[in-house]
Amino acid sequence: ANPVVAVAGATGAVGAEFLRVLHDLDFPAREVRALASARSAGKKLAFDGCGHVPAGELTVQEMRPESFEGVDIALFSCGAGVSKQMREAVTAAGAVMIDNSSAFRMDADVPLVVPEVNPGDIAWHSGVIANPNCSTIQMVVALKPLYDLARITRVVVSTYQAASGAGAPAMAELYDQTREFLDGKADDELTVEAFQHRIAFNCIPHIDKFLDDDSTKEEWKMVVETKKIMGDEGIRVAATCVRVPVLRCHGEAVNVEFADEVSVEAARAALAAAPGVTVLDDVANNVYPMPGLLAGTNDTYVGRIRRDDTVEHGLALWVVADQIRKGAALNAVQIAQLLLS
Ligand code: 2RA
Repeated sequence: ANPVVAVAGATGAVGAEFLRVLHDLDFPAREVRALASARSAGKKLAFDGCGHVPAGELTVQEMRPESFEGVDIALFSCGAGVSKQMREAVTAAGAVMIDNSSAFRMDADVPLVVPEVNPGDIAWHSGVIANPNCSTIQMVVALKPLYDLARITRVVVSTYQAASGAGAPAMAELYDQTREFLDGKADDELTVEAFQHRIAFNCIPHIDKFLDDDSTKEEWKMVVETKKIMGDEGIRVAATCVRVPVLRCHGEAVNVEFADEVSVEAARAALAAAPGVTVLDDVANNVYPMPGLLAGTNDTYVGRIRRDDTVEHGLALWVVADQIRKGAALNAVQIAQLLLS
C-alpha cells in the first residue's frame, strides 16, 4: 500500500527540501502531512505533489503526539529535543521515524544509514533510523567505493561548510552581512546572530559546540559516525570543520590512507562506477567540483584525485555535495525508499 508520510519540521530549510525531494523522486505517498510547531500551524506550503498526492498547497498542522496516527513514515528535521519528545508517539503509531537530528545517531539500537554505503543496516531498526550528519554523509559516499578496493585505515578531513548547514536564518545572515559589509559597516555594527563571528568574508573554524578535548562536536560526529556507517571501528578519522561564506554545498578536502596500494586510476574508476557519485576531475581543463555551482544537485561530486605521498598508501580527494539534499533531505527520502523496497 502507498504510505502516509509525515514531514515534521516542514517549515525549516530541510523540511522544505523534504517536500521538494518527495516530488523529485515521485515518492509513492498517498498522503503527505506537513507538521511544525504551533507557531507555524495554518501556514500554507506549496507542494508539487508526489505519488497519489496532487500538486497544491499543504496546510501546516501543529505537531502533537496524535499527529502520527495513520502515518507510515515520519521524516523528522526539528532538532534533537523534539525528536526525543516525539519518538514514543511516532513508534507507538506504528510509523518509522527517519530522524535528521543528532538525537539517536549513536544509539546501539538505531541504524545510521547512508543508502549507498550500508543499506542493509535498515533491517535491524526498531522504529527509528537516523540520518547522519551532512558532512559525514558526503564523505562516506566517497569513501565506500575506495574502501571496497582496500581497507581504509585513516582519514584526515578538513571541511568547508556552507552557511545553510546552520539553517535558513544563517543563510539570510550571510546575504545580509555581506551587503552590510560592502556598505561599509564596521564589524561591531554588523548583525551577528547565526554564528559566533562574522561569516561574510571570513572562515570560522567552529561548528557546533566545543568538547573537553577542544575538538568540536561537528568534528566528533565525523569521527564516530564514519566508523558506525562504514562498520569498521578501526578507521581513524581526524577532522577539522570550518564554516565558510558559501550559501549551499559543503566541500571537503580528504586524505585517505589505505592498508594496501590503491592507484589513482583504480580509485577514479571505482568512484565513477559508484552509485550517487559523479567524478569531476579533469585538471587540464580546470574541472573539479565547486560548491557555488552544485546547489540543488543530488550526487556527491569528487575531484582532485591524486596521490598523497606523505603516507605509504595514500590518496587525496576533494568532495562536494549539496548538504541540504544529499546531506539531509535526499538521504532521508532514499532511506524511506529502501524501507519500501
Ligand atoms: C552544519 N552539520 O553544517 C551541520 C548541519 N547538519 O552546521
